[in-house]
Amino acid sequence: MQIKRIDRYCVRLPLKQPFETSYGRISEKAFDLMLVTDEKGNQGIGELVPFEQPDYIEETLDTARIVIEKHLIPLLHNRWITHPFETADYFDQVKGNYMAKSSLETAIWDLYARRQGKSLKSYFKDTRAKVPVGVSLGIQTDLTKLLEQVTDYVNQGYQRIKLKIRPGYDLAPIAVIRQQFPDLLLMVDANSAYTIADLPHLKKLDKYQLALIEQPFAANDFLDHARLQKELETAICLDENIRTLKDCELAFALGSCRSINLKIPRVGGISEALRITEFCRDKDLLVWLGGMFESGVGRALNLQFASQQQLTFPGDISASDRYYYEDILSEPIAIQNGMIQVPDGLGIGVSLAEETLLKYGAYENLYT
Ligand code: OSB
Ligand code: MG
Repeated sequence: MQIKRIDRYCVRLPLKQPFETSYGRISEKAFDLMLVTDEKGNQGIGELVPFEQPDYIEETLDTARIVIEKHLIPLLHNRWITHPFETADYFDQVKGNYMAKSSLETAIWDLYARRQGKSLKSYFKDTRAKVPVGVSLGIQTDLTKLLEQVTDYVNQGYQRIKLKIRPGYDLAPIAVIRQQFPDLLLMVDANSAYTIADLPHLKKLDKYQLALIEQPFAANDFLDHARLQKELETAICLDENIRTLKDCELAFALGSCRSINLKIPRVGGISEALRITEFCRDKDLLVWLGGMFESGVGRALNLQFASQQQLTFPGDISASDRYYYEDILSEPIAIQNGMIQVPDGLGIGVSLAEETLLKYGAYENLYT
């Protein structure tokens, strides 16, 4: 197939509640939807997910737009694509900028599947119709309100709760939730807020039977994570560190973690995500799907990918109404008994609600 046209919607959706992490707070999510069209008029969609501030990782929405327009789209010019795996190879000469690459790579996978009249999950091994899901909770220093939120999500059926933590907001919120929910699948995510000097303090987390401690240290640190993992009973999960399969190999060789939070955009797309998933299977690392407050498009992609049997641990894939008043899909994604149904249609299996998109965003042609 040949990419003949690329368009985008630039969208800004208000969040129902501001979301606070160890590094900052957001109250709306800006993102782009990339539309790629082939020579027959088939179309694929991919979501561009980076935040506006470079505080989760270095990539931002603005930097990604530049990389897409100046460096990635030209690499697709006049190119015949036999399989979406080739896209990742073409993009290899652009260093880093994984989320920019992923927006186009995943759109091309979606296009390829639609063109072949198949659902995206049909390209993956051992898939299921429904996936178990969890929810990530922002920092809420009012512990009564925090407990109310946890109770609400548990009642909605979410199978796992992830609590954002930072120094000064860790043991107390964890203890409050544990006391009320002794058997809850509970984990924490520090988004790099600690250092190795906090090791004695972090050891205190062991007594709360947390499923995972996500990303306690800096995004480029493998050694201190390994030192911590040796001292902890609880499994460490890496998020920000992992951009490539090589990063997983390094983390595994050093013993920096026992689990990987896999975000398709953070690793440049589906091709690398599949390699990482396979590596984790071989090495017995627990791999599960993370999130970036995706709109319905990224959410549908995550569901397709998470349909793989190997991803047993509930992902950060919530229903549309967890973050947004209105999603940009014609049918919002809903949770049922702690599971979300993997959309069944062609490609990622969802279609856009254009009126909603135009209410919150603008349409623009990038390439013809
Ligand atoms: O660290 O996993 C993270 C959200 C934004 C940025 C980073 C992270 C998160 C989440 C929530 O934890 C994921 C989601 O529910 O989409
Ligand atoms: Mg994280």
